[in-house]
Amino acid sequence: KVEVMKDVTLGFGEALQHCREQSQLTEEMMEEFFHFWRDDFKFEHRELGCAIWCMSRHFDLLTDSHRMHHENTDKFIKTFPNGDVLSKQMVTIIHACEQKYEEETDHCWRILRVAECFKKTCTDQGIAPTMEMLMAEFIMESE
Ligand code: BOM
Repeated sequence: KVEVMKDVTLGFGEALQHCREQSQLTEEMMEEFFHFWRDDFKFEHRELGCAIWCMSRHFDLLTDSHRMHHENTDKFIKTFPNGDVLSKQMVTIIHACEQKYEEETDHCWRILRVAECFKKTCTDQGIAPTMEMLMAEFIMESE
């Protein structure tokens, strides 16, 4: 599962460059998307929430009310090798995190909180990829 999560993260992260300008996320705030999984990564910039909003829209993963589109998200995860072993669990986690921050009316802040909750839950459930895995793959892909 951690292998699949590594692939999904890097796949989703490909939309980062596309979303940088409109979300005002500077390289100083987040250099590469996979830094998301670093132990010391801080969820403090609203711009990151805006960027994840943009990235999710890029892959058509949101509904008209800016919540996760369950079916599209399930399909997106299943486009990665062995994605089916993780899709249901990921959709369940994101949905539970959305419920938790339902009262936040600013979409960028809400999505940032959902992302933080997603990371924490993944770590607790043992499906968070390690930085070693992510960096090895990222470097391999860029060579
Ligand atoms: O209610 C808004 C839903 C936004 C979803 C936020 C999820 C945050 C995920 C950030 C990390 C993602 C890695 C892969 C995601 C694939 C969906």
